[in-house]
Amino acid sequence: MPAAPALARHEIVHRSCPLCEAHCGIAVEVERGDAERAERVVTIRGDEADALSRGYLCPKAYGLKGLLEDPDRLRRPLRRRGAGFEEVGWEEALEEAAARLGAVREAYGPDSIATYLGNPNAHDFGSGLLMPVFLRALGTRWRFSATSVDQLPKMVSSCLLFGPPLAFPIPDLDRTDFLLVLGANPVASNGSLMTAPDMPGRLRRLRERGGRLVVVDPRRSETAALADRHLFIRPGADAFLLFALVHVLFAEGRVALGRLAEITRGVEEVRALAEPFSPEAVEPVTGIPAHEIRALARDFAAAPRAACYGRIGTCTQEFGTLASWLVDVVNVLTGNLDREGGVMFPLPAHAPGDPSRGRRGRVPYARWRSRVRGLPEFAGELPVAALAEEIEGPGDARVRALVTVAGNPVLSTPNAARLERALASLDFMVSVDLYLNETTRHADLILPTTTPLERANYDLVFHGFSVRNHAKWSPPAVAPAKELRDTWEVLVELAARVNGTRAEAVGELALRAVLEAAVGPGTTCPQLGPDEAAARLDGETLPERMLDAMLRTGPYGDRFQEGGGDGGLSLRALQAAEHGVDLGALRPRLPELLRTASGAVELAPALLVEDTARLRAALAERREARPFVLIGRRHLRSNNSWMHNVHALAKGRERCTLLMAEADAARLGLATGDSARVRSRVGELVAPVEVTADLMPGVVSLPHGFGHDAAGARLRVAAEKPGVNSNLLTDELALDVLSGNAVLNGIPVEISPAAA
Ligand SMILES: Nc1nc2c(c(=O)[nH]1)N[C@H]1C(S)=C(S)[C@@H](COP(=O)(O)OP(=O)(O)OC[C@H]3O[C@@H](n4cnc5c(=O)[nH]c(N)nc54)[C@H](O)[C@@H]3O)O[C@H]1N2
Ligand SMILES: Nc1nc2c(c(=O)[nH]1)N[C@H]1C(S)=C(S)[C@@H](COP(=O)(O)OP(=O)(O)OC[C@H]3O[C@@H](n4cnc5c(=O)[nH]c(N)nc54)[C@H](O)[C@@H]3O)O[C@H]1N2
Ligand code: SF4
Ligand SMILES: [Mo]
Repeated sequence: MPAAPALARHEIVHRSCPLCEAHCGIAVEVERGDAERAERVVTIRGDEADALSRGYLCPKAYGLKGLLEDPDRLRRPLRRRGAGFEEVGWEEALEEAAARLGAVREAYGPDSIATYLGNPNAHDFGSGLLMPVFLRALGTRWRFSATSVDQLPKMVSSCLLFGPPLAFPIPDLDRTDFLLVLGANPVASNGSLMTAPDMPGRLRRLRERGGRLVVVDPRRSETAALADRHLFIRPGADAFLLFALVHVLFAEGRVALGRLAEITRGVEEVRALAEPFSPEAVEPVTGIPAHEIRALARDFAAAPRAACYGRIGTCTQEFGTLASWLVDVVNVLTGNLDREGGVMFPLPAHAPGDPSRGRRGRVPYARWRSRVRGLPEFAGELPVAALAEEIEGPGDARVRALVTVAGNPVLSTPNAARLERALASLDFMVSVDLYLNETTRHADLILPTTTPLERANYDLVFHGFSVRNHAKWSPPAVAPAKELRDTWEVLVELAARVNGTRAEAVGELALRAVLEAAVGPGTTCPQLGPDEAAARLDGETLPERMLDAMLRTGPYGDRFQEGGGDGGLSLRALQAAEHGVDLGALRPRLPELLRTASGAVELAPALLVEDTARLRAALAERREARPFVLIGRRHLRSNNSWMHNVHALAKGRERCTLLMAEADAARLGLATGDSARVRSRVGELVAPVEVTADLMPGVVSLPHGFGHDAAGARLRVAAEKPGVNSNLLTDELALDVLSGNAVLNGIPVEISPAAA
């Protein structure tokens, strides 16, 4: 009898999807390869047993397979040659990158090199753990990232109120009775600074248990459609509305801090600051009737447990830091901060195990400033809205070389046309990226990396923003394409070569630094020295060993005890728990977490109090409603500026449309499918109109992350439906002054019909 052909070996790899902050558990079915067959991903499903996501999945997860298989994604380094690029070997590419960065640094000093770090770094633990090593090796303070087109205002506000810049109060979504959402659309975005897979299900369950959902948004978003109440607000007016809520809470005697009273300072100052912002005073600016504002304040205060939550719409606007602060003020004044069902601070497994560690009273603000506009540094970074001018000069002290890592600033940051001109003028640019795209086409060298399914991960950032404490290990699902490295490996190689050392030596120092902070006197492992701890670490790679050290000495760690010390966590324990480990509901963390100089919650810090003058001035101005203001939006099947080259996600109807209210469209003689010309101070573009009943009159909406028709990019699928780059319209001079964050919502624009 002839032997039966060998059956392909199928395996299921359980891990998480790192594309958005929900980090859902996925089950990746892999057909292992053999002599005749290459290894391949068969399909991707939701992991029903995942401790947090319970099988939930959005369509983007399946796109991970498309990304892995995308013929356009880069598998070998590219070097600029004439008008195009040529493939080069790794050794040559790394040597050249290091040599040219070194030469610029030698000639003009370390601050002549700028770095730009994009969003995917936050979803890659190797990059997160080794990025500091790379930045230190370059020695530059001219660091930029997507932070300053995103959550920077929340970081500034959290730092001033609580101490740690990343201490974000997270809605205790599964236990709250009242969720007030401003400037977020979690049904499309799947939640941000609120890791909670299955937002639609969780919001439905909130209402099923008798809770209420109120959404404040210039657009009746997918989330607003699920809400008990939706209030249209003029873009950029959230700080006025929130101050009016505070005003009503004081005026009607509804302030009740509860347990927080003893650890909070500045309440009376806030009362005085809120005085001018009565509901009647803010009605013309917000567009929300005064009686609605009063009712909202009363309902929020009356709810047994309530959470006020603001996201990208409240950050990327003119009063971003004030709005971010006032969200927390409302929570504090109603006793909802750090209480079950209110907003709470997660405690992730990799956090330092000893709660008393960390310096007090440190506000890393304006220790240096950008050269041209004098914009303040925060937490070691400058606002990316200043990147183009810092490259252009004037003067000899300017940025001459740029390193981008997993970032696409040409589609993500304001005044894209100016930035593109500046990029073209650089002496040298190197990009660590998956694609030859709108940004990396300006690079001299592109160093490609693995895609998520080819590498391990642990959710170093978003476990810290989770609605339940949770830890999960994600093993690679497939082996990386030949010669491809993880981003951290490229960073360590570059760090070593720039300074003429070996990658192993750089790695050893990085691990040593983690161990010195994690063990020894004053830590959870006082009896252990770094060398002893190093000898006991598990993990095949450098970031795995670094993580093992953090987990084992962290709040749930095994403390390096033999046999796992009462089920304590370690890398090995996480690896054995393939569906993740549920570490329980969020628990109160105040005052233990506070790192302010006073040790209290600072409700009225000086920087914020000063900035309220700007808000009072704007209230007095009573600016007449501008003809049109532009806001953005997100779509479930799209992910910022990338994943548009994956056919499974990009297919379907045109998504990059200009939404317009019916009355506005009628007035301009525009109908769905017509073309409109949109013009701002900095640029103009033509986009297809989509008329809707869901938008506030006077407001138009265009998603960001499109404009995939750049010459020389290699994005064949995305180029079929390129859309337009909305950041050709956003203005690099429009900032939330305090933080330097870009204003991406509420851009004044003029609109006119355009020939199709
Ligand atoms: N107008 C407007 N602009 C916005 C926003 C908005 O709402 N409106 N939102 C802002 C926000 S919140 C953000 S976070 C930013 C995002 O801004 P960016 O982070 O600059 O851009 P992304 O679109 O996330 O692009 C990610 C880049 O990383 C690459 N990449 C993806 N995965 C990997 C990987 O694993 N390794 C490596 N090496 N590279 C990888 C992709 O090819 C792409 O080039 O955009 C901001 N810009
Ligand atoms: N599918 C998908 N998911 C994503 C992303 C993606 O691109 N696609 N990006 C990820 C990233 S990087 C981030 S940061 C998060 C962002 O997550 P979210 O903050 O939920 O982002 P958006 O969906 O853009 O929702 C912002 C909402 O703010 C509204 N808005 C605009 N201006 C104002 C204003 O002035 N005031 C108020 N009150 N509302 C305003 C907009 O109409 C919009 O409905 O999403 C993440 N998840
Ligand atoms: S919501 Fe979608 S993109 Fe986000 S983690 Fe889950 S599956 Fe991935
Ligand atoms: Mo973001």
